[in-house]
Amino acid sequence: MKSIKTVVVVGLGYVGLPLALLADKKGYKTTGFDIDTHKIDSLQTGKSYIDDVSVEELEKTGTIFTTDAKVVENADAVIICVPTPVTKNKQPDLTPVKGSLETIAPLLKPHTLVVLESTVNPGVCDEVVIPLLESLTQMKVGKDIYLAHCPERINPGDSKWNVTNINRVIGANSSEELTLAKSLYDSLVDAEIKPMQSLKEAEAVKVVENSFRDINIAFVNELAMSFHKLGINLENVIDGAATKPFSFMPHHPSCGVGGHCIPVDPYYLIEYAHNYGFEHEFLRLARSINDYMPAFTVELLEEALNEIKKPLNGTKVAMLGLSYKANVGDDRESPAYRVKELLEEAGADLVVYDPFITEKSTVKSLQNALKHADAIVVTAKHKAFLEALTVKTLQEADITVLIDGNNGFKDIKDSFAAANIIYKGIGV
Ligand code: SAJ
Repeated sequence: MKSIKTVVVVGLGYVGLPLALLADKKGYKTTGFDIDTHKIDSLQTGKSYIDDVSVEELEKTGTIFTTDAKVVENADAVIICVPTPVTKNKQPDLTPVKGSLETIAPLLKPHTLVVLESTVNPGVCDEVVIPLLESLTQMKVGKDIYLAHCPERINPGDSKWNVTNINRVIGANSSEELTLAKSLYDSLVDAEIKPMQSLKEAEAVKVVENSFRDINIAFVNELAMSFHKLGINLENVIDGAATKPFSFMPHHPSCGVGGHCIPVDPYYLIEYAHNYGFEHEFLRLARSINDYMPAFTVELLEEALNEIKKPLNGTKVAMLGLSYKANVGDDRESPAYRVKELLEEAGADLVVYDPFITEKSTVKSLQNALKHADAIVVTAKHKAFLEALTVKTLQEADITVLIDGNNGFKDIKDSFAAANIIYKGIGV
């Protein structure tokens, strides 16, 4: 095993770009490779397209950014950070992973370490990555080239946890590969790098931790629909349960689960286990509960409008939020799009506004959205919305209904009622 001095990061998104900058900062000769020329042009001109990467960091870095894969020929380590989405019918889509391997494999020199950070189900390294690498390089993985899996754990928009300080797991199929890969990550990350017994175990950790989150969200979402009928404030109950100092982890109901991780990763495990004869009924049920929440949100709007004898059909509605998560401009798998679709199907006279995603908004300001609307559905808990949507603002805009898709206004729901504004939250 040789020492690692030169690192190439493949895929410069919210995972790969911070990692490349970190490797450079830690003294590695680092190149960031991406097939997207717009990304490389931005980076070469010092412009960041990742909220969590500042222009200052780009100015300071010595990382080279390129679309020329030949840089891999000089790499001691190649770290793959490409997306692992699902197709329309929720099948794992390994196209980006396979594509990046096909690009780099022919250029790999012997004894190079390849690390896959992309989230994949157990078995992908053994059954897809290794065969592909060996056929494209005519080298033996574990002998001539080395492979490890270190699943990414980036949490976009998180000011506390980032690539420098998040614990990681790392797996490989031989102790030599594991030692080499672990030494690389020990030098990069100031946190625990826990060695796993195999590639498969490391793959399983990531899908398990994200499925854990999806089922817990589904649990509170089912409670929200139940407690709505029972007239119990679920958020108060969750706050109560959270006083238990052990073995309770609060999650919160919402208009749905979005993002590139939580609603996607469980399908990688569901599909793989299915191919081996096991049906993850619980994971599937959790996915279907979470996927129902946009419809539940629209039902709340219909319920509110019924109270004032207004049909949803023809009512002026403003949907506020396209992003899947508060205070970020990322709309991948966002439940807001399903809410929008249902509102349009019901004949609502709809405008849409998200300050982080103005290019897909149908009005250019919150004020314009409120001016248009009689009812609003808040589908992203952006700080800007929490601050602007006061009782006074809504009264001045003649808004009579507020549907709170992430319970961001739950603490002032009574003041809305006092102002004759019908407020409905998710389980609140
Ligand atoms: N959500 C709920 N209720 C909750 C928490 C989240 O409805 O209690 C919804 C959010 O509104 C969003 C979706 O779930 O639509 C995902 O939210 P998220 O906070 O899990 O954010 P993500 O998708 O950025 O998840 C990332 C993940 N990180 C990685 O996969 C590396 C995930 O593992 C983290 O647990 C998560 O951040 C986190 O903890 O914030």
